Amino acid sequence: MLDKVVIANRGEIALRILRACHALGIRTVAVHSTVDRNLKHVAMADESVCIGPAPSSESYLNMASIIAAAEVTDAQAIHPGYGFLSENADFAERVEQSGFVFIGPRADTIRLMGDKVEAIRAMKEAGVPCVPGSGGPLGDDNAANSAIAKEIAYPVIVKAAGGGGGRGMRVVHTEAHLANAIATTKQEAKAAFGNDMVYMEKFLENPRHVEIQVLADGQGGAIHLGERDCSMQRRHQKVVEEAPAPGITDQQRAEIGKVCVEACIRIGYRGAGTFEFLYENGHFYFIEMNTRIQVEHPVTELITGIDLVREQLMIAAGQKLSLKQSDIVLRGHAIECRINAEDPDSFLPSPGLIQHFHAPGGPGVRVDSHIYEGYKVPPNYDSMIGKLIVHGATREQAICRMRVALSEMVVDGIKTNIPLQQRILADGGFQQGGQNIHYLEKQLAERKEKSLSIV
Ligand code: MV4
Repeated sequence: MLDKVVIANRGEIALRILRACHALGIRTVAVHSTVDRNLKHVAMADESVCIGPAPSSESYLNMASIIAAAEVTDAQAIHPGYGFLSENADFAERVEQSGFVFIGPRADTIRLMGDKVEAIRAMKEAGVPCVPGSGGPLGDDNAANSAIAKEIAYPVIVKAAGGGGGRGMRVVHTEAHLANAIATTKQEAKAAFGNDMVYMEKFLENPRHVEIQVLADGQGGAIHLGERDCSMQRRHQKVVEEAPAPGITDQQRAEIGKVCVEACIRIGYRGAGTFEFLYENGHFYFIEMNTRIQVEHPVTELITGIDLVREQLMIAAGQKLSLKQSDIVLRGHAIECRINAEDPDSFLPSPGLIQHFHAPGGPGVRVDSHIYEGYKVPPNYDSMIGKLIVHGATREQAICRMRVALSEMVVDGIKTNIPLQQRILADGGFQQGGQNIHYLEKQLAERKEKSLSIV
């Protein structure tokens, strides 16, 4: 087993990684920015190193500082968490070249999945169902591009190869707008990602976001842990996630899961990973692969009973997967609400001092949060201050438990999105389940409309 791990992240995921390490008897090194000295996991870690000032560009994104922290503490491995450097192939490469274990896939796998055109090509080759599309980068020939769009049939979506997660895309409804949309997306992609390569897909109008969790040891062992539905989102930020996805049958799950597992084996995938699909009219369409542990991983943990971060650490230590596919049994239903320090109506960030905090509890209730009374939420980072996750025998029971848990939770001193989460859990459409990716934004727009009307 590893003996000492650097946790190259902050907040709730840093605490989650620390707990998984300590449960395995692995010592921990917290690296933190100057404003993050008072983070909960920094106090709990065996050692801590300040790696720079508040701006993440000078701390949590500072590769040299993080690797230096591993050197001075004589650590063996670096866990990147999510965000920051977690999907940076150059970082993974530098970590390994410096003699440390990167807790994640090989650098070349991260690089492959970072290029969306290459990722889709590789997955298509491995038998993963993809959205009908250009099957490669678009060239400069307008007539050729128009022919591709005509073949796919409008509406189409132009996406940047270097994008992902909703950055650098443009929907095109008619041929008249195509050339311009491609040119503009290219320009934006060049500025944002330093890569002007774009590709085209059929635009699916009302899909759900359903993703498959996988674990692979890079030694021929791979399993899937079912799916999560992440369709409740606003501006590409997930708000509520759940597992399993409403309406997905055991047969559908087994089929798409097997395809993902086979793709993992084919590309020699190592670590935890997520295949992102759009799901529409009973069909799965691959869009991207995430090579990190994700924010919403706990819903999968609650229905499978598997500790995903522990599995990441075991794989990084070179162990073969001890789990077989037949060991994975889905039990009940889990829901996660992201708790953000933000105004529940305007969505503006609300950093500041937490004056009171009461965590909810009871059967099937899990709180993954680093906050405590007296903790000051800094304005420099993502506004997520924790996650409330519940498990129940059925989706209905999980919803009940979440409603009670949200009502118990007290975070005073700052604004949070708890009232928004309460409205979502009380919403008829949410309770019905299986809503598409546009549902939440439509509900929010409708509510805003009503609040503006005089009558
Ligand atoms: C799409 C799409 C419709 N058709 N691709 C947005 C995030 C990025 N991961 C891919 N995204 C989309 N790709 C095709 N061919 C709609 C979206 C999309 C979306 C996807 C998942 C979750 C929320 C979304 C919100 C808006 C658009």
